[in-house]
Amino acid sequence: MVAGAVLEPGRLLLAQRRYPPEVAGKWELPGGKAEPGESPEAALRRELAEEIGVSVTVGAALRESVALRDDLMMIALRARIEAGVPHPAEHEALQWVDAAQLRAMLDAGRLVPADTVWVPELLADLGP
Ligand code: 9L3
Ligand code: MG
Repeated sequence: MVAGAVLEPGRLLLAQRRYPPEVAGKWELPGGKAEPGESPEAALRRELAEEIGVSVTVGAALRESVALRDDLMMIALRARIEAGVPHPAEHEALQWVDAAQLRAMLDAGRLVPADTVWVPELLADLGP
């Protein structure tokens, strides 16, 4: 699984999940599962095109990875929009957040639990 930290100076794109029920309504870094033989970078470019409607340049990975299940790891890669305007093709909504908003969403329990591990690194990227 690969998720995208879509960053612009001072802001990060979050996406609100529609399913499964335990995380419906919570906010995540958008992404999905790599297909057999697909690199994480290619999987992220495909998922962000499908889910958000943008083409991205993929950058460095976040340091932490998350075990979604015993047999399924999720990593996050930084990404920058090259073309397109983000649109929620599969999510309930999209939202750009700054560092203060991201921290507030973490504190309020509005992030998908698996994604909370990335918040410290994302806050460092976003700056004050
Ligand atoms: N998931 C958690 N955090 C994320 C992503 C992209 C996915 N940032 C979890 C939620 C779902 C599962 O992984 O239960 C499958 O995600 P998807 O393929 O439906 O996006
Ligand atoms: Mg997805």
